[in-house]
Amino acid sequence: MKKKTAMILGVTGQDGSHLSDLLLKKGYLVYGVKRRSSSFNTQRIDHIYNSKYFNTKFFPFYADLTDSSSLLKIIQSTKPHEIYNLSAQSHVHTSFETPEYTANTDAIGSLRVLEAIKILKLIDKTKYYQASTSEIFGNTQIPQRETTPFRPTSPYAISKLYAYWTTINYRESYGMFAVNGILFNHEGPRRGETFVTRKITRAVAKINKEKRGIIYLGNLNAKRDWGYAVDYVESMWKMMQQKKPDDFVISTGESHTVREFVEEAFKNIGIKILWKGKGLNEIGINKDNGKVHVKIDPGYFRPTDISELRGDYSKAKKILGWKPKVKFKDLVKLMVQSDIKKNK
Ligand code: NAP
Ligand code: F7E
Repeated sequence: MKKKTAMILGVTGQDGSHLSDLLLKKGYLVYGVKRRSSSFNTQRIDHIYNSKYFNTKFFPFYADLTDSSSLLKIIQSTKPHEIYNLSAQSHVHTSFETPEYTANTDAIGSLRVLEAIKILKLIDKTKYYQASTSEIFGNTQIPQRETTPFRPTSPYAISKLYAYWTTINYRESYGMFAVNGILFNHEGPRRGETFVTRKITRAVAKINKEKRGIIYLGNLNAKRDWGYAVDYVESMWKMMQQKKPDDFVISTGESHTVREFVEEAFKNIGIKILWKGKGLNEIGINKDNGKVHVKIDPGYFRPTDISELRGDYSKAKKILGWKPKVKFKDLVKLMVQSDIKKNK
């Protein structure tokens, strides 16, 4: 049997780096695709660059989701068995500032990859994974499952919904093995610093060191279903090993508010947070000494936000044998501990 090969689009991101670790461990040859950046963007995969895998089992390539010819070129030269499309402008708030770019990358970018597979006559060889998102549900029924209606509420979510349906359309129209992982929020020490969990755990680590400091946040009442990224990339691989291509919700089944995440993160450094005031004037203080550690900055509010996301992963459990290993408290703990270590 020839070695399995996988292309990871978005290899420099949180999930791309964890998926690279997983596939290399499984013996794959990995083609890691990154885009041109004016500063270094490989921090999350530097451990692979500095390992025995570099240029033996892990091969870097340049391409951009907004550039069809670059995608055609790398897919033609590698003809991988599996393509994981994890690349995206993935920040929901930013998508309101750059809706056109977000659509170009997240919606049309996915189309470009699927079309490249078709044009290159690789439909019978190359399987396609689309990183879809719980954001496509919007404010709808709770919990959300594969059959829940979609009502996206941001340019990011709308773009991702286009990619979701395009993936299904290529499966149905051309018989392509193309699947959507409908991923709920997943986090970890490699999470981007501007997502709320990592923003909080980095700030808590700093406050632990300096004994003072304030985190400015937006909507404290939003509820999210936060899982661990390492668990989630395993579901990606499992989906690609099925006989029949299908779409799956990947979640923990629990939701917590941003406020609860703040409380739990501070608990890990021995601080109990008390909330005082209302609305824009709400603050979070240290119960023991009254120091203010959390304030509201309306700049972090979004034109529209989702009140609660909580996924029902029972289909994934039944068919893929997948379930989350790390839940809320352990996730917060491992992120705070990692940021404390990085801050030393
Ligand atoms: P991430 O950390 O933001 O990584 C995104 C990756 O896409 C990065 O490697 C980024 O490159 C790359 N990228 C962005 N624009 C690109 C372009 N025009 N051309 C080529 N590459 C581009 O995201 P993540 O958390 O790993 O998420 C992975 C995927 O899952 C994304 O598609 C995201 O939308 C989706 N998703 C994530 C979550 C979550 O909670 N993490 C939940 C649901 C779905 P740079 O490193 O150069 O920026
Ligand atoms: O926001 C609220 C914010 O930016 C979570 C992406 O991976 O998951 C992620 O999208 C919640 C929202 O993630 C701040 O309003 C309060 O309600 O961490 P976030 P997200 O928007 O849920 C989905 C599933 C994806 O697909 C995306 O790619 O937290 N919030 N205060 C804040 N959010 C941020 N970023 N910063 C704040 O200060």
